[in-house]
Order: sequence, then structure tokens, then C-alpha cells
Amino acid sequence: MHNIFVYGTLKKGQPNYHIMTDPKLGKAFFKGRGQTVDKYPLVIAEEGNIPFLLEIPGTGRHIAGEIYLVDDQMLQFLDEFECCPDMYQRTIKRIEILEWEGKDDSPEERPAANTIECFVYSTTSYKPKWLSLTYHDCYDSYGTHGLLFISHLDR
Ligand code: PCA
Repeated sequence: MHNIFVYGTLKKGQPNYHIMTDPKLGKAFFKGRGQTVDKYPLVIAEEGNIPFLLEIPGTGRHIAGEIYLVDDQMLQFLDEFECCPDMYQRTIKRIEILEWEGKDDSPEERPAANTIECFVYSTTSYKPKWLSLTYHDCYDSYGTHGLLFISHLDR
């Protein structure tokens, strides 16, 4: 199993969350909420209003998201779905745990450390003009910015 931190459309209540709950695609267990220890720019870009965490540590904000434990099958599906490694690359980042929700809510399941290493879909393949976009800290497709996510299936 693998720890993965999602900050975009895969979060609860966001347009691609259904993937995380589809047993045909593999297993994904919600573990808790956290934020990146390092700061990154999180922008909403392209015609699809796609959230991208840009691989520029130290610039931007601490990014909020959700921690899941996923199996090999789900990880492989997510790599394909996120067009990894072309559009995003899957990197390991340190995540500060803000809330933990282990199985049966047992506090013993919470890692002893306050941080956890997780896979994250970030990108080095961004356009320079994206650097002048708004840097978000907590992505919401339905936010007041009005930049509703449009699935590539609908584009
Ligand atoms: N999906 C991945 C990366 C950006 C996106 O929309 C995620 O939610 O973390």
C-alpha cells in the first residue's frame, strides 16, 4: 500500500472524488487531512481549469489536502488518469498531519510523527505564464474564483 496526498479534483466533494470510491479501480482508504510542509504554487490553469501544484518548493503557500492509503491497482489507475509522467509527475513530499481518521478512529493508528511522506502529483511541465496566476492554498472547483473544473472527457 502507498500513502498519497491529494490536493485537487480527487478530494472529497470535488469532481473526480468518485474515483477514490470506485472498487473496480482498486482500494483507497481515507486517512486524514494535512498540508504540505513546504510551500508550493497551486494554480488553476488551462481551458479545463485544472489544478496544478508546481514543482517550485519555497514559493507559494502550504497546500491543504487529504491523505489516502491506496493499493497498487489504484495507484496505477491514478498515474494513467493524471497523465503521469507527461502532465504531472508523481513525487514524494512531506505532509504535516492536521487531522487523522484511522480505522475505527483508533488514535493508535496515527503515525507517531506529526508528518508523513506521501506521493503527490506535482508538475515541472508548467508554462511560465502560470506563475502569474493566483496561488491557492486549498483547492475548490466550486470556489468564488468561478473556475469550474472541466473534465477532459467533456472538453
Ligand atoms: N488531481 C490530483 C492532482 C491534481 C488533480 O486534480 C489531486 O487531486 O491531487
